[in-house]
Formats: sequence, structure tokens, C-alpha cells
Amino acid sequence: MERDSIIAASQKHDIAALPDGKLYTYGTAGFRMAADLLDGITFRVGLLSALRSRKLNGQAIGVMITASHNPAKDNGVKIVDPMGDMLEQEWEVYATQLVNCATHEAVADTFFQLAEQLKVDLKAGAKVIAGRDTRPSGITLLQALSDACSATQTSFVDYKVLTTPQLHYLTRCVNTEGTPSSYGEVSEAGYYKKINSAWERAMKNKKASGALTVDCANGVGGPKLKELLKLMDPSKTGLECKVVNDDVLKPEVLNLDCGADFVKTRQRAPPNPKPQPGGRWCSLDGDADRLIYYWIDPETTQFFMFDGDRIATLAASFIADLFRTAGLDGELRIGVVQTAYANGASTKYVEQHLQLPVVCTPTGVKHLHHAACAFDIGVYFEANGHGTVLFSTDAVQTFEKKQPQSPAQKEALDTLRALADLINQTVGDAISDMLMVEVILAHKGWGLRDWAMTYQDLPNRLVRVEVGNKDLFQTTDAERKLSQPAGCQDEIDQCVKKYTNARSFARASGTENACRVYAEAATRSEADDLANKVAHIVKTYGGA
Ligand code: G16
Repeated sequence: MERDSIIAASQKHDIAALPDGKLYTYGTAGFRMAADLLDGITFRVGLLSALRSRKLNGQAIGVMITASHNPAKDNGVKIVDPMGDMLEQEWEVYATQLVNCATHEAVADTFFQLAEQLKVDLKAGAKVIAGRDTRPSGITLLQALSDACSATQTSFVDYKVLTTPQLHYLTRCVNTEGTPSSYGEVSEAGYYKKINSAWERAMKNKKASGALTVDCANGVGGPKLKELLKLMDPSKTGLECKVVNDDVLKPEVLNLDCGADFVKTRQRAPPNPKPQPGGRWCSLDGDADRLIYYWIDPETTQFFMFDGDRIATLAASFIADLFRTAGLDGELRIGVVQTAYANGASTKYVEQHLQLPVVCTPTGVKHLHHAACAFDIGVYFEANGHGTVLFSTDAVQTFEKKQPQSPAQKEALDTLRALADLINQTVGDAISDMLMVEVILAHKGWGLRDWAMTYQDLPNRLVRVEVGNKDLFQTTDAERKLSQPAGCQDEIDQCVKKYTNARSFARASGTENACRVYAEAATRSEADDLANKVAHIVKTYGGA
């Protein structure tokens, strides 16, 4: 590998220095910003992926180019580890280091220094696979990645347009192909086949009731869901799926007044198409890794949102029921992982009603995923609808070994096995999560009214606050408190005390140039008022 060829390739992919000596950092979802700043960053991420692959004995590393729920003008790049999980945290530091090199020469030197420091054999083979969402800027960013792979003699496969979870799936498939833990066929078609077969097994003898309308945020989820629907046979399972907001030809409409982030933050349905009262609706986000359901009560016209907390509680309660029926109660541990954004009522419901343990982690699926691995069945969801259910190897083996003593036990075991295949084990996947929700509703014979009645959310509000310098805000206690700037948390605490059953926290976003404030309280007006007051405090402390 030649220093000169890395420098020459790097020269084609410049980076703009940030003002005031600020650094680009590998955040909640990799590097994410205005797309025109990302060319050089993506090149350098390619270099790091080439190192990571060599460090891991040539296993394929995934790189996803997406800015998910962010506006169309943004883009992002993140690294996926061989088993489909997020990049190991220690390596985020190396990514930040490589990306912030001041010159092209420094890029090459840092590359070789990292190789030495991390004992990477540069003569070994390496592989990177990549995918992108529907943003047009993704095409040139893919080229930057490809150039980094050529300059480091790394084999590169471009899977073109994919949902984020599909790229995670493919990464795991490539690395497990031909082994006893093979995760599936290494192709997009293999993904659809695996999901559809698991869906049909999970729905055996059950029927979904009525149609489901899916808002795809005008993102990649639209065309991909339509591919899956070509395989799905509504006459077998009763599920009629209608796809809306699936225009991927007009980049500017991506995530615009639609999608999971819109529904969650505005706490209302997208204006178009207008949901029919009583109908079952859900929204995906721009790269199809988040899912939110909603429903309008035909009697009161009240809007009900089923966010990540609701999906987690539904999944945990169903799996716990299946365990009881299958006679596995007590053998395997189920736990729920949430973040500070989880509605207090959902936490109480899991702990007190379902009698299951809850763990709270900082925002970012990498944190939740890690915590969920500590359980035999780890249900993790962020309130924004990003999450999945992890089945440990032990759990899967227990389902396989268990001899059913009755037809009911057999059905429960079959359903558990099917769910383990249906639910994407690598990362939150809106399409697979949506089918999981449909399976559960069909098994329980529930409509959305029944689901809405499980517990009552505390009124809450999420506010985005633009500040002079978001980096001033440092958190502790799984982001439930600010450690910096000094004095800010005290003011928030004083404010929260004035409201009933209230809670509020602030943190810097890892994907946007802003802070987020969350507040919940006993009544709608108290939650709104508290959120505005705390947002004001944050603004005051946030620098000019
Ligand atoms: C990403 C992360 C999520 C996180 C979200 C918002 O989601 O993967 O874990 O909750 O950003 O993060 P923040 O509040 O730090 O901006 P996505 O769907 O945008 O990739």
C-alpha cells in the first residue's frame, strides 16, 4: 500500500475546516451534516473501514450513506461492524482522528500510524460493502468511498439504494455465509425472502384485520416495502398494505411533513394523505429504521400515537405471554431497554404491570443494543420508534430444544422461532418491526383501541432548541441530567418542581446542530409550559 496513492486519492476529496478549531465528531449516527461537507469525510471513513476490516481478519465492514430523518439537503455516513451492529465505540475515536487531519499528507500518515498502533496487517485482504438511501448526494459520496477502497486495495461492493437495516442485514449475511450461524442469503432478494417466510410462519392460522396504510416519508422505505409486498400474499394472512408518501423522485419531499419523526415530534398524523378515523396507520422514517403507529378514534376523533415505548411494551408483553404458554417461564430473562425519552408511564407499565426489568441508556441505538444483549430476550426501543428485539443464542437454542407438551405449547414455540427470524437481529428495522406489530395484534385479536388502552401516556413535549454552541451541554446519568454548563441543571430542577408528576431534561443532539428538550407532566398544558420554560433556560446557557 503506497502512501503516495492514498495522498493522491485524498486530494480528490477535500474537507472544509470547521470554524473556531471545532472538530467533526463521530456522533449518534456517524458523521451527519449538510451533504456538501461530506465528500472528504466519506473518503476518510472509507480508509478507516479498510483498516477495520483488516483488523477483523478481512471480514466485511458495512458503510451506510444516509441522513435518515434529517432534511433532504443533509447526508451522513456511518460504519457497520461485521455482525451488523454499530461500529465499536473505541473506533469512533479513530474515525474522528482520521477525519480531522488538516492535510492530505496527514491523512495518509494517520492511516499508517493507526495501522501500527492497532497492529493491523496491511498486507491482509479487506472488504467494504456499502449502501445509500435515496438522497441524490449519496451517489458522489459512494464514489469517495470507492476511491478510498481502491487506494487501500480493499475489495468494494456497492449495493446501491437500500434501507439502513438492509445494509446491516447484508453485512451480517456476508460475514456468516456458509457457516452454521448463516444469517441469510447475501442479497436484497434474500432479505425479502427471509422476512416473508418468517411472517407467514408467525401468522399461521391467524388473520390480520383490515388494511394498514404505511407512510414511507418519501424515502427508501417506499420502494423497498413495495418489493416485499410483491412476495406477500394477503389471502394467506389477511394483511392488506397500502403504501403512501413513496415519492422518491422529488428529493425535496423526503421527510417533508410526513414520516416517523414528523409524527413523533408533532404528535399528529401527516397532513397528506389524511388518515381516516378508525384506520390503522404507521409511518417509517427516511431510511426505514424507525416506526410509529397511529390511529384516530372514530368516536372522539382523538389522535393516538403508538411510539417506540408502545411497540416495546407490546412486544415484551407478547413474548412474556408466549414464554408462559410454552412453559419457558423462569428459564429465560426478558428485559426492556429505554432512554430518558421513554414516557414515564411506559416505564411504570413494564416494571409494575409486566413485572420486567427496565434499563435506561443514553440515546443512540448502539447503547441500547449493547444493554439489550445482557438479556436472553432484550427488547430495546427509543421513543422515536427506533428499536428491535434481540434473541440470544441461548434463547434460540432453548426454543429449538424444548419438546412441546400440548398443541398450545407447540404454537407458542413455533411463533417464538418465527419471530426470531422475522425481527431484524442486527438493528432496528421499521419494515420488520411493522410486521412484528401486525403479528402481535393478530395473535391477540386486538385493534388499535385495545393497544391504546394498555396504559395512558403522560402528556409530553419534545422541543428542538437552536443554541450558539451545543457542545457546551454535557450530560450524566444516562442523559437525565446536565453536568455542564454549570448552573443550568439547577435551574431546570427548580423549574420542574413547580409542576405535577413532572420530569424534564436537555441534551445536545448527535445528529443535528441543536439541543433537544424533553418534558412530561400530569397535564398537556403543564408539559407544554415546562418544555418551553426549560427550552428558554437552555437557550440562555447555550452561548451567543
Ligand atoms: C439516529 C440514531 C438514534 C437517535 C436519533 C436522534 O437516528 O440512530 O439512535 O435516537 O438519531 O439522535 P439525536 O437526538 O442525538 O439527534 P436516525 O433515525 O436519525 O438514524
